[in-house]
Amino acid sequence: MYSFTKFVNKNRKFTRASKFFIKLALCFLIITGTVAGHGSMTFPKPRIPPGDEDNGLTITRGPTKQYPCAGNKKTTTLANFRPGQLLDVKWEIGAAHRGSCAIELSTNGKDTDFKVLKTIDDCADQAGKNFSSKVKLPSRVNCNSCTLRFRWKADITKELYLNCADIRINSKINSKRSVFF
Ligand SMILES: [Cu+2]
Repeated sequence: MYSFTKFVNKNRKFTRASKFFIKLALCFLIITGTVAGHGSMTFPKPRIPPGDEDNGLTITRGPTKQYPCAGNKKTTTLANFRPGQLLDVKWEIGAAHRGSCAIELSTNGKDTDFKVLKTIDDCADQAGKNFSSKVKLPSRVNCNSCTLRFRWKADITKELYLNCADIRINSKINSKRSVFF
């Protein structure tokens, strides 16, 4: 499939628009028979646009061009964690577009100045529902409104996927509750 795209790129008679539609068609071919949409973080639970939960998370699992959080504003639905906590970030892949993922944290309550906590190479080589990676939260951060972001840059389709979760990091939080929140 990759070599086909290269072949297309070499043939100048294809316009930009037709290249785009070929990529789109590849996307649909890849996701046929799997879940709708192409992938998203599943824990912590990301911001979901109104109505999208009942619509199979089509938007949440879809590609975006909108930084910082795919057009989703901050919410007050907060998952609670402790400073320095080892967190099991989970994601699912509907279409294995390959590429790498980054788990990032913004601590200023404004969805800006994201710092990479962990890079996960080859996070989307296979489709599946239960991928996870241990990510350590910074030990000196306390915040009532941090944003944990899952950023996937898909190699094959050159798409960008952004999921933001609103989280609180506080040393007074009971560990049992925070894990199963
Ligand atoms: Cu896709």
